[in-house]
Amino acid sequence: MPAIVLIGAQWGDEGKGKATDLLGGSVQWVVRYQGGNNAGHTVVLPDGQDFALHLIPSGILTPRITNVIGNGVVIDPAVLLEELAGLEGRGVDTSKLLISADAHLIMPYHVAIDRVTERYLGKAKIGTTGRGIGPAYQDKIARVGVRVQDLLDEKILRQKVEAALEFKNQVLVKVYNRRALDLEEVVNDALEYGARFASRIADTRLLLNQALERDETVLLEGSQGTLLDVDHGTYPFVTSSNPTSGGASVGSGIGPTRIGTVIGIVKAYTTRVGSGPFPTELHDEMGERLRKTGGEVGVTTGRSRRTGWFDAVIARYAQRVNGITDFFLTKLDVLSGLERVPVCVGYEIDGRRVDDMPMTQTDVHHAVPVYEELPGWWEDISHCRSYEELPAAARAYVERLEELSGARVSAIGVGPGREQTIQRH
Ligand code: 2SA
Ligand code: GDP
Ligand code: MG
Repeated sequence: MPAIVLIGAQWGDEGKGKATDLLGGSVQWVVRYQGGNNAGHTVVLPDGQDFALHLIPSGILTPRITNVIGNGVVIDPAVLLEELAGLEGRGVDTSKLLISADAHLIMPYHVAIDRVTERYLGKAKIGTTGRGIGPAYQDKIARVGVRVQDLLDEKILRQKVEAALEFKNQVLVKVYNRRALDLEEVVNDALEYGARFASRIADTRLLLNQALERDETVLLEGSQGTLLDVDHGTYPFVTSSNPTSGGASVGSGIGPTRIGTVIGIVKAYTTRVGSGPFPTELHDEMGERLRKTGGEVGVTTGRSRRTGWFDAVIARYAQRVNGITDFFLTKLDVLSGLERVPVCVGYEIDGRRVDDMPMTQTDVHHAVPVYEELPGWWEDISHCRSYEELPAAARAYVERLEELSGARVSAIGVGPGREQTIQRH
């Protein structure tokens, strides 16, 4: 059975947690392949309990599934233990969580540098989650990162942290006027954390490939979204990893030929949290209405999300760069009660009409949406369970989005609950 990749097609928070949970019934493995505890994936169980997952794959709520934090993820060990304790405290079985020995660690200096850098940038800030994600990936690429496996070798760990602190403390103290971090404290904390999850550390790329050879199904759960990808997103207003489907291969050790399906999770409108361009953003009462009705608040930071209309330029772009085979359209219920629903079909940039994502960021910043207005519907659709039950105007909306986006819409979300889903194909 080939692997399935599930990715966010916009700027994150499309409903990836719910979609992963939904697919949980038919997969044996769920893997996080990038990002860290910047993510906030919500899962609402049939009994109404809701869970916010940050670092642990959303498959953890399905007891049969083996969950993997892959090599491409950056792990804050204190957060990992806290999240595990939180889940266990609510009766969730976490015994089937494995952690790649090659994943990098978010160290306390990464968190400190992330926060002071943002403050230093002032108006030019990225609007990060302040979880140390960027600085941890920076060290990974600079080849001075600390990996999970280093927690198993005190001598190596100490050497690496000592070398890192020599430089980081200079930055913290001299550039940002902050307190220096103590080597012994950092090393001892890391060792203590490591000892608590040592039994979970594994060669996950080997295990995942063996599982695929046994015909088991592996679901690769992306976090953030296509436009937050460091290569394909609205750089520099992006995260420091590759949420796109290519990142799933790199961040798990599963070769691209093993991936058969790429599911793009796409919201029926658009949201973004943090700074950066957002062509269809609404700054008026309608934006406020979408935020309120959609409950658009960051799951990790509690920040209000920026809101706007559906942008088909983005959906087409996401389809292309991820090779999306199927879209899962979420939050269609949020659009009930509108007279007309505008959909952005292209941009006007300095007098030119464009249908595809512009080549330069300058053009993205100058993009003015060209809207097509579709008829709205009044009915509450949150109880609909089949496509035919949807009002004709809602169906026409889905079909137009499908036409504009370049891949079929296979499932539709009409509420946060697992059962509030319409399967189409
Ligand atoms: P970072 O912390 O370095 O990854 O921030 C860089 C940018 O990436 C954005 N980002 C996100 N965008 C949407 N959702 C995310 N997860 C949380 C959620 C966000 C929250 O589920 O709501 O609670 O604020 C997420 N994580 C990172 C971030 O806003 C920056 O624009
Ligand atoms: P993720 O980061 O992509 O997993 O998404 P988040 O969990 O950050 O945000 C999605 C929010 O929308 C969560 O509160 C979900 O419970 C909720 N949600 C998911 N799908 C639907 C849907 O179809 N309709 C409604 N109303 N809410 C949904
Ligand atoms: Mg989220």
